[in-house]
Amino acid sequence: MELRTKKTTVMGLAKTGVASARFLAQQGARVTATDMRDETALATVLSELAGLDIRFVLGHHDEADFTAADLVVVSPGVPQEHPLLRKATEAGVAVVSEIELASRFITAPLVAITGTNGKTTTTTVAGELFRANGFSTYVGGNIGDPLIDLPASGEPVERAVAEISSFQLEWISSFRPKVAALLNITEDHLDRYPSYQAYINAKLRIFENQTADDFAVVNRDDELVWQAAQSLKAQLFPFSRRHELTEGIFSREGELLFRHHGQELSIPTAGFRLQGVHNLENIMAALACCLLLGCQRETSLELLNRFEALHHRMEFVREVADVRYFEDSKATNVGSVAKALESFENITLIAGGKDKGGSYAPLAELVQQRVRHLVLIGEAAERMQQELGDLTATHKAATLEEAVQLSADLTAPGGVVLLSPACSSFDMFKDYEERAQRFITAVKRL
Ligand code: UMA
Ligand code: ADP
Repeated sequence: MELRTKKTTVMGLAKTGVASARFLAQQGARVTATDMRDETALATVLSELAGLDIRFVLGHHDEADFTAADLVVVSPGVPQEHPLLRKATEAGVAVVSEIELASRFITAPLVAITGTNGKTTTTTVAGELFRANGFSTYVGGNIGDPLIDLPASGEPVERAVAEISSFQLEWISSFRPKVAALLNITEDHLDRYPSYQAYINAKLRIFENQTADDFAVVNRDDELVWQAAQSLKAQLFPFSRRHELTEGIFSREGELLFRHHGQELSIPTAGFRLQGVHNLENIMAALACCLLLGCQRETSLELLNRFEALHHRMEFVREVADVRYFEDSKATNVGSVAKALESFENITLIAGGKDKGGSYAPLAELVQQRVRHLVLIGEAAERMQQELGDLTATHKAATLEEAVQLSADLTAPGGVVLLSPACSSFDMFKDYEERAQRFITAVKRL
Protein backbone atom coordinates (compact mmCIF):
# COMPACT_ATOMS: atom_id res chain seq x y z
CA MET A 1 0.00 0.00 0.00
CA GLU A 2 1.53 3.31 -1.09
CA LEU A 3 0.97 6.11 1.42
CA ARG A 4 3.42 8.70 0.09
CA THR A 5 1.65 12.04 -0.55
CA LYS A 6 -1.73 10.45 0.25
CA LYS A 7 -4.17 12.73 2.04
CA THR A 8 -4.90 10.97 5.34
CA THR A 9 -7.03 11.84 8.37
CA VAL A 10 -6.50 10.28 11.78
CA MET A 11 -9.67 10.41 13.89
CA GLY A 12 -9.02 10.32 17.64
CA LEU A 13 -5.71 11.21 19.25
CA ALA A 14 -5.25 8.83 22.14
CA LYS A 15 -2.87 5.83 21.94
CA THR A 16 -4.14 4.55 18.59
CA GLY A 17 -4.29 7.95 16.91
CA VAL A 18 -0.84 9.01 18.06
CA ALA A 19 0.74 5.78 16.81
CA SER A 20 -1.18 5.94 13.51
CA ALA A 21 -0.32 9.60 12.86
CA ARG A 22 3.34 8.91 13.56
CA PHE A 23 3.37 5.93 11.17
CA LEU A 24 1.58 7.80 8.39
CA ALA A 25 3.93 10.78 8.69
CA GLN A 26 6.91 8.41 8.60
CA GLN A 27 5.54 6.91 5.38
CA GLY A 28 5.40 10.33 3.74
CA ALA A 29 1.62 10.74 3.84
CA ARG A 30 0.00 14.13 4.35
CA VAL A 31 -1.51 13.78 7.80
CA THR A 32 -4.40 15.60 9.46
CA ALA A 33 -4.98 14.50 13.05
CA THR A 34 -8.29 15.44 14.63
CA ASP A 35 -9.85 14.98 18.07
CA MET A 36 -12.90 16.39 19.86
CA ARG A 37 -10.65 17.18 22.81
CA ASP A 38 -8.87 20.52 22.69
CA GLU A 39 -5.22 21.54 22.75
CA THR A 40 -5.08 21.81 26.54
CA ALA A 41 -6.50 18.34 27.06
CA LEU A 42 -4.13 16.99 24.42
CA ALA A 43 -0.94 18.74 25.61
CA THR A 44 0.94 15.47 26.22
CA VAL A 45 -0.13 14.04 22.88
CA LEU A 46 1.03 17.15 21.05
CA SER A 47 4.44 16.96 22.69
CA GLU A 48 4.73 13.29 21.64
CA LEU A 49 4.08 14.25 18.03
CA ALA A 50 6.21 17.40 18.07
CA GLY A 51 8.53 17.77 15.10
CA LEU A 52 6.40 15.64 12.77
CA ASP A 53 4.73 17.19 9.76
CA ILE A 54 1.13 16.84 11.00
CA ARG A 55 -1.77 19.27 10.70
CA PHE A 56 -4.00 19.32 13.79
CA VAL A 57 -7.73 19.99 13.99
CA LEU A 58 -8.59 19.96 17.69
CA GLY A 59 -11.70 20.58 19.77
CA HIS A 60 -13.92 19.69 16.78
CA HIS A 61 -13.88 17.73 13.50
CA ASP A 62 -14.09 19.32 10.02
CA GLU A 63 -16.28 17.53 7.51
CA ALA A 64 -13.88 18.25 4.64
CA ASP A 65 -11.15 16.24 6.37
CA PHE A 66 -13.42 13.22 6.04
CA THR A 67 -15.03 13.66 2.65
CA ALA A 68 -11.96 14.90 0.78
CA ALA A 69 -9.36 12.50 2.20
CA ASP A 70 -7.82 9.45 0.50
CA LEU A 71 -7.84 7.51 3.76
CA VAL A 72 -9.39 7.92 7.22
CA VAL A 73 -7.89 5.96 10.12
CA VAL A 74 -10.39 5.70 12.94
CA SER A 75 -9.69 5.00 16.64
CA PRO A 76 -11.56 2.16 18.36
CA GLY A 77 -13.18 4.55 20.82
CA VAL A 78 -15.12 6.30 18.04
CA PRO A 79 -18.60 4.80 17.54
CA GLN A 80 -19.11 3.14 14.16
CA GLU A 81 -22.24 5.17 13.37
CA HIS A 82 -20.44 8.51 13.71
CA PRO A 83 -22.06 10.76 11.04
CA LEU A 84 -18.70 11.90 9.67
CA LEU A 85 -17.63 8.32 9.07
CA ARG A 86 -20.86 7.73 7.18
CA LYS A 87 -20.20 10.85 5.12
CA ALA A 88 -16.67 9.67 4.37
CA THR A 89 -17.83 6.25 3.15
CA GLU A 90 -20.64 7.83 1.13
CA ALA A 91 -18.00 10.04 -0.53
CA GLY A 92 -16.07 6.89 -1.46
CA VAL A 93 -13.26 7.52 1.04
CA ALA A 94 -11.58 4.43 2.50
CA VAL A 95 -12.18 4.28 6.26
CA VAL A 96 -9.99 1.81 8.14
CA SER A 97 -9.12 0.90 11.68
CA GLU A 98 -5.52 0.98 12.82
CA ILE A 99 -5.28 -2.85 12.85
CA GLU A 100 -6.37 -2.90 9.21
CA LEU A 101 -3.66 -0.39 8.29
CA ALA A 102 -1.06 -2.19 10.40
CA SER A 103 -1.83 -5.62 8.95
CA ARG A 104 -1.07 -4.38 5.43
CA PHE A 105 2.53 -3.73 6.53
CA ILE A 106 3.11 -6.76 8.78
CA THR A 107 5.01 -9.57 7.12
CA ALA A 108 5.41 -11.97 10.09
CA PRO A 109 2.69 -14.59 10.65
CA LEU A 110 -0.04 -12.83 12.63
CA VAL A 111 -1.97 -14.46 15.47
CA ALA A 112 -5.11 -12.49 16.38
CA ILE A 113 -7.05 -13.27 19.54
CA THR A 114 -10.55 -12.10 20.37
CA GLY A 115 -13.47 -13.09 22.62
CA THR A 116 -15.49 -11.43 25.35
CA ASN A 117 -13.13 -12.65 28.08
CA GLY A 118 -9.63 -14.03 28.35
CA LYS A 119 -8.12 -12.03 25.48
CA THR A 120 -5.33 -10.42 27.48
CA THR A 121 -4.39 -13.60 29.31
CA THR A 122 -4.38 -15.68 26.12
CA THR A 123 -2.48 -13.05 24.13
CA THR A 124 0.16 -12.76 26.84
CA VAL A 125 0.58 -16.53 27.12
CA ALA A 126 0.84 -16.90 23.34
CA GLY A 127 3.44 -14.12 23.13
CA GLU A 128 5.50 -15.72 25.89
CA LEU A 129 5.22 -19.17 24.29
CA PHE A 130 6.62 -17.84 21.02
CA ARG A 131 9.45 -16.04 22.82
CA ALA A 132 10.30 -19.09 24.92
CA ASN A 133 10.48 -21.06 21.68
CA GLY A 134 13.06 -18.64 20.32
CA PHE A 135 10.86 -16.58 17.97
CA SER A 136 11.33 -12.82 18.10
CA THR A 137 7.75 -11.70 18.77
CA TYR A 138 5.71 -8.51 18.90
CA VAL A 139 2.72 -8.48 21.26
CA GLY A 140 0.22 -5.65 20.88
CA GLY A 141 -3.27 -4.51 19.94
CA ASN A 142 -6.08 -3.94 22.43
CA ILE A 143 -3.72 -5.18 25.18
CA GLY A 144 -1.96 -1.80 25.14
CA ASP A 145 0.66 -1.10 22.45
CA PRO A 146 -1.05 -0.40 19.12
CA LEU A 147 -0.33 -2.96 16.42
CA ILE A 148 0.83 -0.19 14.08
CA ASP A 149 3.88 0.32 16.33
CA LEU A 150 5.27 -2.89 14.84
CA PRO A 151 5.61 -1.69 11.23
CA ALA A 152 6.45 1.79 12.55
CA SER A 153 9.45 0.39 14.44
CA GLY A 154 10.85 -1.29 11.35
CA GLU A 155 11.96 -4.18 13.62
CA PRO A 156 11.90 -7.49 11.82
CA VAL A 157 10.02 -10.02 13.98
CA GLU A 158 9.22 -13.67 13.35
CA ARG A 159 5.77 -13.69 14.98
CA ALA A 160 3.14 -11.06 15.84
CA VAL A 161 0.41 -11.65 18.43
CA ALA A 162 -2.47 -9.20 18.64
CA GLU A 163 -5.31 -8.89 21.14
CA ILE A 164 -8.25 -7.72 19.06
CA SER A 165 -11.43 -6.03 20.29
CA SER A 166 -14.77 -5.88 18.51
CA PHE A 167 -14.28 -2.11 18.12
CA GLN A 168 -11.08 -2.64 16.12
CA LEU A 169 -12.82 -5.11 13.81
CA GLU A 170 -15.53 -2.64 12.80
CA TRP A 171 -13.38 -1.04 10.12
CA ILE A 172 -11.38 -3.88 8.60
CA SER A 173 -11.41 -4.81 4.93
CA SER A 174 -8.45 -7.13 4.33
CA PHE A 175 -7.22 -7.89 7.88
CA ARG A 176 -6.27 -11.56 7.65
CA PRO A 177 -4.56 -13.34 10.54
CA LYS A 178 -2.69 -16.57 9.85
CA VAL A 179 -4.31 -17.86 13.04
CA ALA A 180 -7.43 -16.21 14.49
CA ALA A 181 -8.79 -17.33 17.87
CA LEU A 182 -12.28 -16.72 19.24
CA LEU A 183 -12.39 -17.62 22.94
CA ASN A 184 -16.04 -17.08 23.86
CA ILE A 185 -18.93 -14.69 23.36
CA THR A 186 -21.25 -13.40 26.08
CA GLU A 187 -23.07 -10.08 26.38
CA ASP A 188 -20.87 -7.00 26.59
CA HIS A 189 -20.55 -3.43 25.27
CA LEU A 190 -24.30 -2.97 24.82
CA ASP A 191 -23.72 0.72 25.55
CA ARG A 192 -21.94 0.81 22.17
CA TYR A 193 -23.84 -1.68 19.99
CA PRO A 194 -27.51 -1.44 19.02
CA SER A 195 -27.97 -5.15 19.82
CA TYR A 196 -26.15 -8.23 21.11
CA GLN A 197 -26.21 -9.58 17.55
CA ALA A 198 -24.36 -6.49 16.29
CA TYR A 199 -21.61 -7.15 18.88
CA ILE A 200 -21.44 -10.83 17.83
CA ASN A 201 -21.22 -9.87 14.16
CA ALA A 202 -18.34 -7.49 14.87
CA LYS A 203 -16.43 -10.24 16.72
CA LEU A 204 -16.90 -12.78 13.94
CA ARG A 205 -15.28 -10.45 11.43
CA ILE A 206 -11.89 -11.65 12.72
CA PHE A 207 -12.32 -14.66 10.37
CA GLU A 208 -13.74 -12.72 7.43
CA ASN A 209 -10.67 -12.63 5.16
CA GLN A 210 -9.11 -15.94 6.15
CA THR A 211 -8.71 -18.70 3.54
CA ALA A 212 -8.09 -22.45 3.69
CA ASP A 213 -4.38 -21.62 4.27
CA ASP A 214 -5.24 -20.12 7.66
CA PHE A 215 -6.48 -21.49 11.00
CA ALA A 216 -9.51 -20.61 13.09
CA VAL A 217 -9.03 -21.61 16.74
CA VAL A 218 -12.49 -21.74 18.27
CA ASN A 219 -14.13 -22.76 21.54
CA ARG A 220 -15.94 -26.04 20.87
CA ASP A 221 -17.82 -25.71 24.17
CA ASP A 222 -19.31 -22.29 23.45
CA GLU A 223 -22.43 -23.08 21.44
CA LEU A 224 -22.64 -19.66 19.86
CA VAL A 225 -18.99 -19.72 18.78
CA TRP A 226 -19.14 -23.32 17.59
CA GLN A 227 -22.22 -22.72 15.48
CA ALA A 228 -20.71 -19.65 13.84
CA ALA A 229 -17.51 -21.61 13.18
CA GLN A 230 -19.30 -24.04 10.87
CA SER A 231 -19.37 -21.58 8.01
CA LEU A 232 -15.74 -20.41 8.17
CA LYS A 233 -13.32 -20.72 5.26
CA ALA A 234 -10.24 -21.30 7.43
CA GLN A 235 -9.18 -24.72 8.75
CA LEU A 236 -11.08 -25.25 12.01
CA PHE A 237 -8.95 -25.97 15.03
CA PRO A 238 -11.27 -26.28 18.04
CA PHE A 239 -10.36 -26.41 21.74
CA SER A 240 -12.54 -28.14 24.30
CA ARG A 241 -12.80 -29.07 27.96
CA ARG A 242 -15.73 -31.41 27.26
CA HIS A 243 -15.22 -33.18 23.94
CA GLU A 244 -12.52 -35.50 22.69
CA LEU A 245 -11.35 -34.17 19.32
CA THR A 246 -9.56 -35.82 16.41
CA GLU A 247 -8.28 -32.45 15.17
CA GLY A 248 -7.85 -29.79 17.86
CA ILE A 249 -6.78 -29.52 21.49
CA PHE A 250 -8.79 -30.85 24.43
CA SER A 251 -8.39 -31.56 28.12
CA ARG A 252 -8.84 -34.76 30.00
CA GLU A 253 -7.72 -35.87 33.46
CA GLY A 254 -4.34 -34.26 34.11
CA GLU A 255 -3.37 -33.49 30.52
CA LEU A 256 -4.08 -31.55 27.37
CA LEU A 257 -4.02 -33.46 24.09
CA PHE A 258 -3.05 -31.61 20.92
CA ARG A 259 -4.01 -33.52 17.76
CA HIS A 260 -3.07 -32.24 14.34
CA HIS A 261 -2.86 -34.15 11.04
CA GLY A 262 -2.72 -37.49 12.85
CA GLN A 263 0.05 -36.41 15.23
CA GLU A 264 -0.63 -36.29 18.99
CA LEU A 265 1.14 -34.37 21.77
CA SER A 266 0.33 -34.73 25.48
CA ILE A 267 0.89 -31.75 27.79
CA PRO A 268 0.52 -32.50 31.51
CA THR A 269 -1.37 -29.80 33.42
CA ALA A 270 -0.25 -30.57 37.00
CA GLY A 271 2.50 -27.92 37.02
CA PHE A 272 0.49 -25.05 35.48
CA ARG A 273 0.58 -21.90 37.61
CA LEU A 274 -2.56 -20.42 36.01
CA GLN A 275 -5.57 -21.72 37.90
CA GLY A 276 -9.26 -22.11 37.08
CA VAL A 277 -11.14 -23.74 34.23
CA HIS A 278 -11.31 -20.48 32.30
CA ASN A 279 -7.52 -20.33 32.31
CA LEU A 280 -7.36 -23.88 31.03
CA GLU A 281 -9.40 -22.64 28.06
CA ASN A 282 -7.04 -19.69 27.60
CA ILE A 283 -4.01 -21.99 27.73
CA MET A 284 -5.53 -24.40 25.20
CA ALA A 285 -6.23 -21.54 22.82
CA ALA A 286 -2.74 -20.06 23.20
CA LEU A 287 -1.11 -23.49 22.79
CA ALA A 288 -3.16 -24.18 19.68
CA CYS A 289 -2.02 -20.90 18.07
CA CYS A 290 1.62 -21.50 18.96
CA LEU A 291 1.95 -25.23 18.26
CA LEU A 292 0.33 -24.63 14.85
CA LEU A 293 2.99 -22.02 14.14
CA GLY A 294 6.16 -23.89 14.98
CA CYS A 295 6.43 -24.05 18.78
CA GLN A 296 7.70 -27.22 20.44
CA ARG A 297 6.02 -29.23 23.18
CA GLU A 298 8.89 -29.35 25.73
CA THR A 299 9.72 -25.64 25.69
CA SER A 300 6.03 -24.73 25.74
CA LEU A 301 5.39 -26.94 28.76
CA GLU A 302 8.32 -25.36 30.62
CA LEU A 303 6.86 -21.90 29.95
CA LEU A 304 3.37 -22.90 31.14
CA ASN A 305 4.84 -24.33 34.34
CA ARG A 306 6.27 -20.93 35.24
CA PHE A 307 3.72 -18.48 33.76
CA GLU A 308 2.00 -16.62 36.66
CA ALA A 309 -1.53 -15.15 36.60
CA LEU A 310 -1.85 -11.56 35.43
CA HIS A 311 -2.79 -8.92 37.98
CA HIS A 312 -6.44 -7.92 38.63
CA ARG A 313 -7.89 -11.20 37.38
CA MET A 314 -9.14 -13.18 40.39
CA GLU A 315 -6.04 -12.23 42.34
CA PHE A 316 -5.65 -13.26 46.00
CA VAL A 317 -5.02 -10.17 48.13
CA ARG A 318 -4.99 -11.20 51.77
CA GLU A 319 -6.61 -13.30 54.49
CA VAL A 320 -8.04 -11.51 57.53
CA ALA A 321 -9.93 -13.24 60.37
CA ASP A 322 -10.26 -16.43 58.32
CA VAL A 323 -11.83 -14.54 55.39
CA ARG A 324 -9.99 -14.54 52.04
CA TYR A 325 -10.10 -11.41 49.86
CA PHE A 326 -9.90 -11.67 46.05
CA GLU A 327 -9.62 -8.82 43.57
CA ASP A 328 -11.08 -9.33 40.08
CA SER A 329 -11.37 -5.72 38.92
CA LYS A 330 -10.91 -6.75 35.27
CA ALA A 331 -14.25 -8.61 35.38
CA THR A 332 -16.35 -6.00 33.60
CA ASN A 333 -19.14 -8.20 32.22
CA VAL A 334 -21.36 -11.06 33.40
CA GLY A 335 -19.33 -13.75 31.59
CA SER A 336 -16.17 -13.05 33.59
CA VAL A 337 -18.05 -12.66 36.90
CA ALA A 338 -19.70 -16.05 36.31
CA LYS A 339 -16.25 -17.68 36.15
CA ALA A 340 -15.25 -15.98 39.41
CA LEU A 341 -18.43 -17.09 41.18
CA GLU A 342 -17.91 -20.66 39.94
CA SER A 343 -14.49 -20.62 41.61
CA PHE A 344 -15.63 -19.93 45.22
CA GLU A 345 -18.34 -20.65 47.83
CA ASN A 346 -19.75 -18.49 50.67
CA ILE A 347 -19.06 -15.33 48.76
CA THR A 348 -19.57 -11.71 49.68
CA LEU A 349 -19.63 -10.16 46.23
CA ILE A 350 -18.77 -6.49 45.70
CA ALA A 351 -20.16 -5.51 42.30
CA GLY A 352 -21.39 -2.51 40.34
CA GLY A 353 -19.86 0.43 38.51
CA LYS A 354 -20.66 1.93 35.15
CA ASP A 355 -23.57 0.10 33.58
CA LYS A 356 -22.82 -1.21 30.07
CA GLY A 357 -26.46 -1.84 29.24
CA GLY A 358 -26.53 -5.65 29.37
CA SER A 359 -28.63 -7.87 31.60
CA TYR A 360 -27.34 -9.14 34.97
CA ALA A 361 -29.87 -11.99 34.95
CA PRO A 362 -27.34 -14.58 33.64
CA LEU A 363 -25.75 -14.36 37.11
CA ALA A 364 -28.99 -15.15 38.98
CA GLU A 365 -28.43 -18.86 39.58
CA LEU A 366 -24.83 -18.48 40.72
CA VAL A 367 -25.73 -15.56 42.98
CA GLN A 368 -28.50 -17.58 44.58
CA GLN A 369 -26.26 -20.62 45.10
CA ARG A 370 -22.98 -19.04 46.13
CA VAL A 371 -23.36 -15.40 47.16
CA ARG A 372 -24.26 -14.88 50.83
CA HIS A 373 -24.06 -11.08 50.63
CA LEU A 374 -24.19 -8.78 47.63
CA VAL A 375 -22.65 -5.34 48.20
CA LEU A 376 -23.44 -2.90 45.40
CA ILE A 377 -21.60 0.25 44.39
CA GLY A 378 -21.71 2.81 41.57
CA GLU A 379 -24.20 3.81 38.92
CA ALA A 380 -25.34 0.26 38.20
CA ALA A 381 -26.27 -0.46 41.84
CA GLU A 382 -29.94 0.33 41.32
CA ARG A 383 -30.42 -1.92 38.31
CA MET A 384 -28.38 -4.75 39.83
CA GLN A 385 -30.52 -4.52 42.95
CA GLN A 386 -33.64 -4.86 40.79
CA GLU A 387 -32.31 -7.86 38.85
CA LEU A 388 -30.42 -9.73 41.61
CA GLY A 389 -31.46 -8.14 44.92
CA ASP A 390 -34.17 -10.69 45.76
CA LEU A 391 -31.80 -13.62 45.46
CA THR A 392 -29.56 -12.93 48.44
CA ALA A 393 -28.94 -10.40 51.24
CA THR A 394 -28.23 -7.20 49.33
CA HIS A 395 -26.61 -3.99 50.57
CA LYS A 396 -25.49 -0.70 49.04
CA ALA A 397 -22.31 1.24 49.73
CA ALA A 398 -21.41 4.79 48.72
CA THR A 399 -17.72 4.11 48.15
CA LEU A 400 -15.50 1.11 47.49
CA GLU A 401 -13.85 1.63 50.89
CA GLU A 402 -17.25 1.49 52.59
CA ALA A 403 -18.06 -1.65 50.60
CA VAL A 404 -14.87 -3.35 51.82
CA GLN A 405 -15.54 -2.46 55.47
CA LEU A 406 -19.16 -3.58 55.20
CA SER A 407 -18.08 -6.85 53.57
CA ALA A 408 -15.57 -7.47 56.36
CA ASP A 409 -18.33 -6.93 58.94
CA LEU A 410 -20.78 -9.22 57.12
CA THR A 411 -18.60 -12.17 56.10
CA ALA A 412 -18.41 -15.19 58.39
CA PRO A 413 -15.08 -17.02 58.92
CA GLY A 414 -14.32 -19.39 56.06
CA GLY A 415 -15.93 -17.06 53.54
CA VAL A 416 -14.57 -15.11 50.60
CA VAL A 417 -14.86 -11.39 49.81
CA LEU A 418 -14.68 -10.93 46.05
CA LEU A 419 -14.51 -7.70 44.04
CA SER A 420 -15.85 -8.78 40.64
CA PRO A 421 -17.85 -5.79 39.39
CA ALA A 422 -19.60 -6.90 36.14
CA CYS A 423 -19.30 -3.25 35.09
CA SER A 424 -16.65 -0.86 33.85
CA SER A 425 -15.04 1.49 36.34
CA PHE A 426 -15.41 4.90 34.74
CA ASP A 427 -18.23 6.17 37.01
CA MET A 428 -15.94 6.23 40.08
CA PHE A 429 -12.38 5.56 38.93
CA LYS A 430 -9.89 6.42 36.17
CA ASP A 431 -9.79 2.79 35.04
CA TYR A 432 -9.99 -0.79 36.32
CA GLU A 433 -6.42 -0.60 37.65
CA GLU A 434 -7.25 2.34 39.91
CA ARG A 435 -10.34 0.45 41.13
CA ALA A 436 -8.11 -2.53 41.89
CA GLN A 437 -5.56 -0.45 43.79
CA ARG A 438 -8.25 1.22 45.88
CA PHE A 439 -9.67 -2.20 46.79
CA ILE A 440 -6.24 -3.59 47.68
CA THR A 441 -5.45 -0.56 49.86
CA ALA A 442 -8.79 -0.83 51.67
CA VAL A 443 -8.28 -4.56 52.27
CA LYS A 444 -4.76 -3.97 53.59
CA ARG A 445 -6.14 -1.41 56.07
CA LEU A 446 -8.56 -3.90 57.61
N1 UMA B 1 -12.82 10.95 19.85
C1 UMA B 1 -13.02 11.92 18.88
N2 UMA B 1 -14.25 11.98 18.30
C2 UMA B 1 -15.27 11.16 18.63
C3 UMA B 1 -15.05 10.15 19.61
C4 UMA B 1 -13.80 10.08 20.21
O1 UMA B 1 -12.12 12.68 18.58
O2 UMA B 1 -16.35 11.30 18.09
C5 UMA B 1 -11.48 10.84 20.43
C6 UMA B 1 -11.44 10.81 21.94
O3 UMA B 1 -11.41 12.11 22.45
C7 UMA B 1 -10.13 10.04 22.18
C8 UMA B 1 -10.02 9.15 20.94
O4 UMA B 1 -10.95 9.63 20.00
O5 UMA B 1 -9.04 10.92 22.23
C9 UMA B 1 -10.46 7.71 21.21
O6 UMA B 1 -9.43 7.01 21.75
P1 UMA B 1 -9.68 5.48 22.12
O7 UMA B 1 -10.81 5.39 23.09
O8 UMA B 1 -9.80 4.68 20.90
O9 UMA B 1 -8.38 5.18 23.00
P2 UMA B 1 -6.93 4.57 22.66
O10 UMA B 1 -6.02 5.11 23.72
O11 UMA B 1 -6.55 4.77 21.26
O12 UMA B 1 -7.13 3.06 23.06
C10 UMA B 1 -7.58 2.08 22.13
C11 UMA B 1 -8.39 1.05 22.89
N3 UMA B 1 -9.55 1.72 23.52
C12 UMA B 1 -10.82 1.38 23.24
O13 UMA B 1 -11.10 0.48 22.50
C13 UMA B 1 -11.90 2.15 23.92
C14 UMA B 1 -7.52 0.41 23.95
O14 UMA B 1 -8.26 -0.64 24.56
C15 UMA B 1 -6.29 -0.20 23.30
O15 UMA B 1 -5.41 -0.68 24.29
C16 UMA B 1 -5.57 0.85 22.46
O16 UMA B 1 -6.48 1.44 21.52
C17 UMA B 1 -4.40 0.25 21.66
O17 UMA B 1 -4.84 -0.65 20.69
C18 UMA B 1 -8.75 -0.36 25.88
C19 UMA B 1 -10.20 -0.80 26.01
O18 UMA B 1 -10.87 -0.39 26.95
C20 UMA B 1 -7.91 -1.15 26.90
N4 UMA B 1 -10.71 -1.65 25.12
C21 UMA B 1 -12.05 -2.19 25.19
C22 UMA B 1 -12.08 -3.37 26.15
O19 UMA B 1 -11.03 -4.04 26.31
O20 UMA B 1 -13.17 -3.67 26.68
C23 UMA B 1 -12.50 -2.67 23.83
P1 ADP C 1 -10.00 -9.61 28.39
O1 ADP C 1 -8.72 -9.07 27.85
O2 ADP C 1 -10.82 -10.31 27.35
O3 ADP C 1 -10.76 -8.64 29.21
P2 ADP C 1 -8.60 -10.91 30.63
O4 ADP C 1 -7.64 -12.01 30.43
O5 ADP C 1 -8.06 -9.56 30.93
O6 ADP C 1 -9.56 -10.84 29.36
O7 ADP C 1 -9.64 -11.30 31.79
C1 ADP C 1 -10.75 -10.45 32.06
C2 ADP C 1 -11.67 -11.06 33.08
O8 ADP C 1 -12.23 -12.26 32.55
C3 ADP C 1 -11.01 -11.47 34.40
O9 ADP C 1 -11.99 -11.26 35.40
C4 ADP C 1 -10.72 -12.94 34.22
O10 ADP C 1 -10.70 -13.64 35.45
C5 ADP C 1 -11.88 -13.40 33.33
N1 ADP C 1 -11.51 -14.44 32.37
C6 ADP C 1 -10.29 -14.72 31.86
N2 ADP C 1 -10.34 -15.70 30.95
C7 ADP C 1 -11.65 -16.04 30.83
C8 ADP C 1 -12.37 -16.97 30.02
N3 ADP C 1 -11.73 -17.75 29.16
N4 ADP C 1 -13.72 -17.04 30.18
C9 ADP C 1 -14.37 -16.22 31.06
N5 ADP C 1 -13.75 -15.34 31.85
C10 ADP C 1 -12.40 -15.22 31.75
